[in-house]
Amino acid sequence: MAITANRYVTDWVEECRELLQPDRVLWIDGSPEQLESLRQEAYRTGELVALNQEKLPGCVYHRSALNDVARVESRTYICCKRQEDAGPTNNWVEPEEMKARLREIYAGAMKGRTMYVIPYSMGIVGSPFAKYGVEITDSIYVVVSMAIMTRVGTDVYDALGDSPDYIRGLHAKAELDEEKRYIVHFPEENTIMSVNSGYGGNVLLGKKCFALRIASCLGRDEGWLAEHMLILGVENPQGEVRYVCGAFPSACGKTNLAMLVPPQAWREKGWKCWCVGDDIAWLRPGPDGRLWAVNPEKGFFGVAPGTSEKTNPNALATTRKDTIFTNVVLKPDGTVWWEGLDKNPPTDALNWKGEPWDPSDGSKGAHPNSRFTAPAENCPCISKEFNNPQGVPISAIVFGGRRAKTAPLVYQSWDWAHGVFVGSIMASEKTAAAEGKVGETRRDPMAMLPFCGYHMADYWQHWLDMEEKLTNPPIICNVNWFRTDDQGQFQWPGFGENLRVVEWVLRRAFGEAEAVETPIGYMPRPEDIDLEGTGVSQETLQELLTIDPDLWKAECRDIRAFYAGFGEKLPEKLRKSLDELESRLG
Ligand code: GTP
Ligand code: SPV
Ligand code: MN
Repeated sequence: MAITANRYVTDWVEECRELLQPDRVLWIDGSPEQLESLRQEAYRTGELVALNQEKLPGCVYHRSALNDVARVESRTYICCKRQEDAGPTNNWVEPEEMKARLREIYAGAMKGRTMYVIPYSMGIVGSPFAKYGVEITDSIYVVVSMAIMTRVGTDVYDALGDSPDYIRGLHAKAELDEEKRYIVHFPEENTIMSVNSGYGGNVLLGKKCFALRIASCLGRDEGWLAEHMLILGVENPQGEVRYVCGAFPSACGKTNLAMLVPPQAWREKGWKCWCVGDDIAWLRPGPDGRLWAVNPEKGFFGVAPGTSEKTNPNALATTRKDTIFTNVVLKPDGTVWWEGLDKNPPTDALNWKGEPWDPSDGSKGAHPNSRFTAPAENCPCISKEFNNPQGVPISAIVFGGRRAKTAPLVYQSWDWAHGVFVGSIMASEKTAAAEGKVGETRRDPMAMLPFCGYHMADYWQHWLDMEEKLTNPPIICNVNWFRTDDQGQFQWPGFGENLRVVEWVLRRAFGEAEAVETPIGYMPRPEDIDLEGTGVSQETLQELLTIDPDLWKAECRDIRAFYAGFGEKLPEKLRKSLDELESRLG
């Protein structure tokens, strides 16, 4: 029985039911009882494995198919009517042609299965900045994950009323056939269609598909920004909290920075950090001319490997209850392990593929993109503003990526427009979070290359246009925690120590810190970054703050080639910024 009278929902569910032919339809109400009975059912079929309920209460284990462990950008499409609206960085097929292709794959794909209908909200239900979605899926893993990552419940239908204003998301696992895997967005129809995958970002449709790809289009039309950003509050010893957003590509440190623990000496002085969000920020100009950020999600879908008591104790603590672990090592006592958790790999465990695992054979136990799905409310450093529907005012935006040589530890843009340039030229070495060769450098503007739902050059223009709505805009900086020495070792200790850099950034935002002008932007003098207790020498810091003009000249040539792909649409201001950078480099 439908649990909403909204015809736009019930008609669409009926349409999908006829096409996919499930044995039954189950309307998700989000109640703990319903979710528990679904978990029990998934334990019986093996879709989920119960973990040790004493050591990890409420936690479950999940494996995805071997061919289905990351987002698939090559099979992700933006299907708007005109190809030029999708732009050169998105895959595109004419919408009706794509729907016909998908209809064939969906036909009968839920025979023998149950169709679940999930009402969810991105943002606080009933708040002015919330957006609603309904996801149809045949996966219990998706239902229980969505209940962690988003606000699932019948109050979404109450808030929606009889309005058509919600995002339709249709997911079917089908045969998990890679050749027929599609992640498709129809931004003009507020619709997402995903098929033949069971992996996080491809199937938890509230996340990248809705809150970034579709929402970036909504933001363009409504005058705001949907960004692949963490939101961090930094509290100084005087008790003042300043907020920073950070855009780094997938698996480049957002969750870690969002949950950072200040260095011990700083903690003793009274510094505290608060996590508002670790992956997605919706940014709007406020009536006060500042930029305000909300995190539309309710949980974290974080990278497991490398998460430890030392690197990210807050993330680890967050996963100790009510968490789903995907593709990690399963120990015989019903607990989990991954590379980097500690130095004691279990010898009697199953690897992410479900095979007996011998750590001494050199193979990895957990998949490099294995993940935890955990409620934000579990996080010891969750901000008290997490549920504030107005969000938090942003003083600084930091862009960043993995650059072994080119990018310095930190630099600040001259102004907003130059900051947009700095975001647009971001590049990073590829990680395991997406298919493709790990380590290759690619341009990833604003960390949005895989997530921008429209023409990237129009998106840059939209960023530039935000300036006039902001009388008090955040400053824009670039950071790089990943510079390496000639032996390939990271030169900067990273993690909690990154606060030393963020603190300079925030002082710059308030006109409290010195800087020097360099060809690429403002940079701190070595004495502006407190090194005490890091073990980093002044020389190393000096090196981290040095740029190699030859590398940057090569960088400019590469940016020029990249920009050329956007043709006429490239905003004039960005082209000018590039010309100016080149001439400053001499
Ligand atoms: P997505 O969830 O894919 O968007 O990733 P993310 O940007 O949240 O990345 P995350 O914080 O999960 O970090 C990914 C990897 O980078 C992990 O293996 C971390 O241990 C590592 N990492 C994070 N911060 C730092 C840092 O400051 N220095 C170094 N060297 N590694 C880091
Ligand atoms: C990312 O890849 O940026 C993630 C994981 O945060 S996923 O949700 O799969 O996109
Ligand atoms: Mn991400």
